[in-house]
Amino acid sequence: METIIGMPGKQRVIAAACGTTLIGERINPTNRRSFSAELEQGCLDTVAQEALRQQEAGAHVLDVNVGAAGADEVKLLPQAVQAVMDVVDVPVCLDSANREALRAALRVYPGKALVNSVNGEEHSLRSLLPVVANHGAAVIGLTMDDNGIPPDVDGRVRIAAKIVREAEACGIPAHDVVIDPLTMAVATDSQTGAVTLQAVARIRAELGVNVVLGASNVSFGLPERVVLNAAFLAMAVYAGMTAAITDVTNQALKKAVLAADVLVGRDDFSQRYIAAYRADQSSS
Ligand code: THG
Repeated sequence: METIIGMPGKQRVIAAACGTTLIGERINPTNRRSFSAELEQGCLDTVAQEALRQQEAGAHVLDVNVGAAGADEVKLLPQAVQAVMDVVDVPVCLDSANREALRAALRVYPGKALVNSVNGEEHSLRSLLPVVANHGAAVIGLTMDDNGIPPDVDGRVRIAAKIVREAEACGIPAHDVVIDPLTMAVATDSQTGAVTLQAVARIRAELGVNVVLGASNVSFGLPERVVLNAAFLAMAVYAGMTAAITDVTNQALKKAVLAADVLVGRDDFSQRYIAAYRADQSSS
């Protein structure tokens, strides 16, 4: 299945055959005090800077999250989206659970956005899916519900199927639903990495939809996090993940995904791998 987002003339097709879609995660003030403070003042300089830097680094899509700042998301999210559009032309992924903030951001974005995210809770589905449907957007569905994140593969697949079903009932086709089977810390549960990877494979096999993961949680609490994140991303590509929310400005992470794409047959003639290598050579 293909999830097509962005604007006419500047679209991104999320599909295994197009190579893993890299969604840049850095427009997010989590754990960044000065970025949070800026956003609270309504300053969007860092948003614009991070947009440019990530597009240059090869991001296909930019995640836009302004929620961690103690600021007004309803006002800030559309402003941040505008600031991104002013400097780059990659599609946006609107990272918020706030319905009014999402509505406001979808109103200013002229293309097809990816909404990040709904989950399997009735409240989330009922409040957000109609907004997604109304704007003809695509949506990420997290495999969690009122009982939290299922510790087992079956539980996650079941919630994924429910989200796809509910989306279709609202008029959102399955190809516009991207499932996130959720990465947790292996430091607190040794089996959670394997469970997530197996969930990726099952969701791909049984539902056929696109699958996205954020990698960074997997390494929480362990040293040399980037080593674990890079290995996890590569394995997730093999399992069937078709998009990754990650720090594309980190060479080790970006290269892990590019290499994995080559190795699983998602990069004909290693074209993208070689192009990325050449771009690195000429910029250094
Ligand atoms: N799935 C989905 N959406 C998500 C996530 C996911 N959105 C949020 C998150 N996970 C992915 N985004 C981030 C953004 C930042 C960081 C991690 C994940 C991060 N930031 C550094 C830190 O906290 O130390 C900031 C460091 C710096 O100052 O540069 O780790 O899983 N659907």
